[in-house]
Amino acid sequence: MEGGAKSNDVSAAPIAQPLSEDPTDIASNIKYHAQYTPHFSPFKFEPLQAYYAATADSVRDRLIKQWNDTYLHYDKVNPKQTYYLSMEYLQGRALTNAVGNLDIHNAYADALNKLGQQLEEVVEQEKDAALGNGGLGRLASCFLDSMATLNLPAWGYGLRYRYGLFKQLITKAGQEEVPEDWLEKFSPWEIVRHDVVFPIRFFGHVEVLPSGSRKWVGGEVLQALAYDVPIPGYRTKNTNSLRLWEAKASSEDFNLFLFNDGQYDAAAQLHSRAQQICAVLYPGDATENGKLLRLKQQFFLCSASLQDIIARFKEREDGKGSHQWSEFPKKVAIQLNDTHPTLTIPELMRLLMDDEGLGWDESWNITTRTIAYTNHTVLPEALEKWSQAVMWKLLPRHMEIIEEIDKRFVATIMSERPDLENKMPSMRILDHNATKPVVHMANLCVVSSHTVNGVAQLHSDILKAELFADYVSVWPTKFQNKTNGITPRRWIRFCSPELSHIITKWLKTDQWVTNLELLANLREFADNSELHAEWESAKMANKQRLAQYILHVTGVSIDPNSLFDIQVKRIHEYKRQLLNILGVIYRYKKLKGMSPEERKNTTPRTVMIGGKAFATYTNAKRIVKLVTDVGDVVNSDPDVNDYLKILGWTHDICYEDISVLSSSENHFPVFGNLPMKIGPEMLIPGSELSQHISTAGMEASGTSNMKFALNGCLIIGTLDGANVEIREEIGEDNFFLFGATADEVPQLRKDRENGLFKPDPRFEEAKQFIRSGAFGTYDYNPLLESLEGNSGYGRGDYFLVGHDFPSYMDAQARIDEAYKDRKRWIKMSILSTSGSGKFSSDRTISQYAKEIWNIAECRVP
Ligand code: B1N
Repeated sequence: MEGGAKSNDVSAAPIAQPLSEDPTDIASNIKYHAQYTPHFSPFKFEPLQAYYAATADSVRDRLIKQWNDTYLHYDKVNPKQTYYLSMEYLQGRALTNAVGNLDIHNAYADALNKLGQQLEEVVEQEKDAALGNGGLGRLASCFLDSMATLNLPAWGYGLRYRYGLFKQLITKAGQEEVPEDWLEKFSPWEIVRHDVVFPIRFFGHVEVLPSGSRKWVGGEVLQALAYDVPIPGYRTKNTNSLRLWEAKASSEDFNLFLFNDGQYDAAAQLHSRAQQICAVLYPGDATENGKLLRLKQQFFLCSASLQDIIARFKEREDGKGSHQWSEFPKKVAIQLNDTHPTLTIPELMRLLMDDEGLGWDESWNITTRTIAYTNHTVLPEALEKWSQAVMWKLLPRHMEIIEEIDKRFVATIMSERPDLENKMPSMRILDHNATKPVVHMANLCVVSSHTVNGVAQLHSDILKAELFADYVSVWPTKFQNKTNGITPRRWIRFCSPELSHIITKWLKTDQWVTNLELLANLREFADNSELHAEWESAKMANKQRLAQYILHVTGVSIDPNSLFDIQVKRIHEYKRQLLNILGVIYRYKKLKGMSPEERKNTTPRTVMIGGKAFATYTNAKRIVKLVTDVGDVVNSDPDVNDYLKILGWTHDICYEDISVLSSSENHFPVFGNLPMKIGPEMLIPGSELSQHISTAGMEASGTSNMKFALNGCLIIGTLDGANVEIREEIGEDNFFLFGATADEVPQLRKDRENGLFKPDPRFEEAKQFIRSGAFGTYDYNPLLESLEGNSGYGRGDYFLVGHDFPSYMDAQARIDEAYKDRKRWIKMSILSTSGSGKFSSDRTISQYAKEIWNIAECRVP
C-alpha cells in the first residue's frame, strides 16, 4: 500500500547522484536541485533560494531514502509499534536538526561555502512549524526525536494546521494576535500522501440493522489526507514519521450544477467546511460554533489515525496469514497526549464493533489493552469537559458508546466497591447534574486506559493523592510517573556547539549526546581552573552572540557582563511572571534611591521576560503590557542603565517570535544577511539565571527548566513540577529555592480568606509604585486587585504572589551575592550541567517503551 516497492521494483536501479558525504558531491547535488527544482530562479542563488530549492531538497533526499528503508524494515519485522496522538507538535526548524542528526553538518557547511553561502544564514531562512502552543507540544516533538534515536518503531500523529500558534504583535495597546503563515512559501519537509486518504463522518444518526447491530450513517463526510514529515534519529538509519492530517472534501461534493448557476458558495459548501477544520490551532471556543469546531478537530485526528493504524495492522498481519483481532494489542500501543485525543476510545470501540463485527467485551478488551493516557495538568479549567448536547449532535454513535462505558463502569463499581457510592459523582464519565450535562474526558481516559501517567514525580503524586485518588483505590497499579525530558540534540548539542565541545573534550567522548547520564562525570572537574576558564569563555561567547542579536533587533544595548536573567514561557498567572516583574520594579526603585557609589556595589542585571498570552486571557495580557511599560521606563533611565535592563515584548525577546514590531513597520531587521529571530535556541545558551517560579503544585512539570539547567544556567524556583527533581540531581546548594510548598498552599489560601495574611512592606511598595503612575497611565488596578482581597480564583491572590514575595526577594539577594563570586558561580554552572543527565527525553522514552508500551528497538540494518 505505502512505502513499499513490492511490484515493479525500482529500488535496485542505479541512481546517478549517490548520497555522498563529500562536500564537493554535496555542492553538486545542491546545484542540481537549484537548477532542476522549479521553486525560485536558478540565476539568483541567495540564502532564501539556497535554503528552499537546494539545501532542504538535498537533505530531504537523504531523509527519504532512510525513511523508505525504515518503513520497509518495520513492515518486514512487524514489531509492536507505538502511535503517539497529539493535537500539538512544536517541531521548530528542521534543517539544523536534520544535518545534525544525519551527522553531515560540517559537510553541508563546507559544501555551501563552496557555493558562496553560509550554512548559518541558510538555516535562518526556515519558517518553523509552530503547530503547538507550549510545553505539551514541544514535549511531543522531543519524544519523536528520542523515539527515532532509540530505533523504536513509533510514529506521531497530528493535524496539519494551516495557521499554527498566532504571531505576537505589540502595539501601544499591548499584545495583538496575527496569523502565523508557516506555509507561506511551502514546507520542504512534508511529503503529501495522495495514496493515504480516509473518510471522516460528522453529524448523522444511528441506524439499527436487521442483525441488531448499529451503524452510524448520514451527516457529512470529509476526507483526511496524510502529510508525512520524516523524523531522523541521531546517528542511526531509523527515520520515523510524523503523520499530519489535512481535511478535504471530495470532488463528488463539488456541485457543478450550482456552480454553473452562479451559486459559488453553495456549490463548494463542504469544501469550505473542510478548510475550517485544519485552519488554526486552538480556534476560539467562546461560541458554540467554536466549541463544535474544536471537537471536530479532535475527532478528525482520532478517526483518521485509527483508520490508518487498523489498515496497517491488517496489511502487516494479512501478509503473515490473516489477522486475528486478539493480536491487535500485541502490535499496537496508542498513547494519548492529554485528553485532547480522548475520542480515540469510543472511535476504536465503534470501528471494532460496527465495522469489524466484534462484540462489546472483545472490543473493550482490545481497546483497554491498547490505550494509555498521559495527564499534563491538574488545573481545573484545563480539564476538558464536553457538552453532552454538542457531542450527541456531532457524534451520536460515540455518545451511545460513552453512555455504555459509563453504565458498565457504574455497575462494576457498585457491585465490587459499594463503599465508593458517594464518590460516584466525581468518578463517573457522564455528569448529568451540571446545568449543562457534560462528559468528563479525563475520567473517560482513566476508565478506558491500561496506564495513566503524570509528567513529574510531584505531579504524579498529586494525581494519585487528589485528582484520581478514588480510582487509585480501584486500580492501584494503573498509575505511573514518567518524568518529562528534552532532547539533548536540539537543546545543547546543536544550539550550543561551544559548550558541547568542551564537554566532549573533558569527558573524552561524545557518547553523552545519546547517554546523557555521562554528564555526571563532569563533576570531578567542577573545581578545575582550566575547565572554569573554558566554561566561562563559552558562556561569554553565547552571551555576546545574544547581546549582538538583541542590539540589532531592538536597538537596546545590553552589557554582556551583566547577569542574564530569563523567563520565557506562556503567560499564565500561575507561572507568576507578575512576581518576576514586581521584583524588578522593587529593584528599580531601590536603585533609584541609591547614590552612584552605592549602585556600583550592586550586581548588574539584564532581565528578559517573554511569552505569549492566550488571546482571551485578559490578566495575562495586562501582564504583557506591564512588562512592556516597565521596560520602556527603566531602559531609558540613565540613573540605572548600567545596572538594570528589561527586555520584554516590545523588544520581541519572546519564546519563538521574530521582531514582529519592526516587521509590522515594514522594515524587517537584518543582521548581516540574517533575518532576526531570537528563539529559545539563541536565548537558552546565553542564559545564566532562569526563573521557574510557579505556585507550588500548579506546574505539572515544566521542560524549559531542564533546557536551561543543561546549558549551565542556574535556576531560581519553587518546589514545583520537575524543579523538585532537578534540585535533587544538581544539589540544593546549586539551586535558588524560595516559596511555599505544595502541601502548604491550601492552608495559606484559607489563611488569606480568614484575613490572616500580613503583606511584606516590600510587596506593598512595589504595587504602590505602579499605582503612583511611574510606568504610565494604563489602568493596572484590575491586575493589582487580583493580588488583593481575600478569596476566589484569580482574586484574593489565589496564586500567592504576596505570600512568596519576601522569600523570592531574599533568594534574589542570594543570587546577587553569588554572582560576585565568579569561581563559585562557574562551579554551580558546571554542576547544573553535570546534574542534568536524568532529563534526557531518551530516558523518558525508554521508560515509556518498557513500562507502558512494551515495545522494543527495531534497528534498520
Ligand atoms: O505540559 C507540559 C508540562 O511540562 C507543563 O508543566 C504543563 O503545563 C503542560 C490544554 C495544555 N499541561 N496542559 C497543557 C495544553 C493545551 C491545552 O489546550 C492544556 N499543557 C501542559 C509537558 O508535560
